[in-house]
Amino acid sequence: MDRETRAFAEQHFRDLGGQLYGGGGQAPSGVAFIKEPATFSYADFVKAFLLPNRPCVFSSAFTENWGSRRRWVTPEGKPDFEYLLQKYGPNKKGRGRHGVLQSGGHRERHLSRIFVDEQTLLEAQRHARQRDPCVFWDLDSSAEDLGDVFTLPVYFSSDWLNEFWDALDVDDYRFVYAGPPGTWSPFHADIFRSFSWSANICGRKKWLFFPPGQEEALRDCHGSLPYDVTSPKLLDTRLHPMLQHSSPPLEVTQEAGEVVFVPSGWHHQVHNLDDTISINHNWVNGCNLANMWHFLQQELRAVQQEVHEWRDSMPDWHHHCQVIMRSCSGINFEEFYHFLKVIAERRLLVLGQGSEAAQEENIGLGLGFQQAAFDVGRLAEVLASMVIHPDFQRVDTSTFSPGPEELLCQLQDAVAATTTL
Ligand SMILES: O=C(O)CCC(=O)C(=O)O
Ligand SMILES: [Fe+2]
Repeated sequence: MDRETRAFAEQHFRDLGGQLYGGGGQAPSGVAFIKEPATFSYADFVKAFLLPNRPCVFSSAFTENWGSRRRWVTPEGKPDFEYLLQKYGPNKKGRGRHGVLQSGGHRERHLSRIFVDEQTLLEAQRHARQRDPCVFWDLDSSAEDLGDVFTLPVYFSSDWLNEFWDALDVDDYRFVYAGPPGTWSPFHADIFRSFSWSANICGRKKWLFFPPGQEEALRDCHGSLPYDVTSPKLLDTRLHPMLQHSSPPLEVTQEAGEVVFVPSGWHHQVHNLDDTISINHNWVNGCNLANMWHFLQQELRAVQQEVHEWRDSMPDWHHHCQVIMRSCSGINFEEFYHFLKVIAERRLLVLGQGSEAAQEENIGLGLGFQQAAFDVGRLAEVLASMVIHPDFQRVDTSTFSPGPEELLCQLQDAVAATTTL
């Protein structure tokens, strides 16, 4: 990130004045297509798509040199099952998960199954007939050299989730989805309100996009969101009383080799039009961090409502809510703090090295000094909100090092020392 882009991004968040990023605003009339890697910079992406939180599609020129596009695909453009079976079949995988995607973004795990073979295809076809979505497996960064599979486009390189998981050497959010025509992923917004990018290694997908908030008009009379936005049931206004307020989705057909950027909090539904394999990443960074924090607060509130009746009789009720939240959402307030801490310490390290050194040595540490300076600003804002949250104040932070208040001071000092104004 250069100085000018950082100033632009910081102004964007000042203008929001604490409002949630990427929420309202006029819905775009279409999804932009980026043709030429040579003329589209990281700064262009930040200004035109990341900050406005708008979807876009990158042409196949952006993935031209990826190993997966050569090795996973036959000359006819179909999945090369022989290669995939040999590479990812039984006993070839590390600790990765795989399974069949279920409704609501939940993943059922079938650890003993062979997925990348004929049986996979049959399995997926069976699910297609049931109008269920496609199969997936994890790209396991410990088990293979991901550089042989894809080259991370610079636009998506401020990726705190995968940076965090890599630092801890645990699970990550890198998936491969595979499915024949007719398989699909149901209507959802991504985990933690993360961004995602999705690259078609072969095949095509149809995407239906709804800007944040528009999903409200699709709720049924019980308040539930639809599983399938193409279902004729949605036309029943007794079942979906707010439907007249809904707008049609933005529709995109993603061709082989193209990459879709899914903004934070946008609901979407995705259909495979051919035998399709895609690589998908979920990612969070300074731009959508506050959305993730907002989402976690909502999740905790939902848990608290669910178990409200035991509040007075259970001595550790608040702690139990955090435990339940962790098992439902994959993360609780303590772990979210840990996530912030890991990223914050890495950014403070970059800033501590000073501008010149960090510019030269930014490999593996994000996008350099200006990016680190922007990141600490976003971290400080979210942590400041966390430390005054009553439920975070109930978390035992006595063993955290540094503690939340101390880390907040460090971040605020760094913000003051690097301010552009
Ligand atoms: O490709 C799919 O089936 C799902 C992709 C998706 O939901 C995403 O990348 O966020
Ligand atoms: Fe998604």
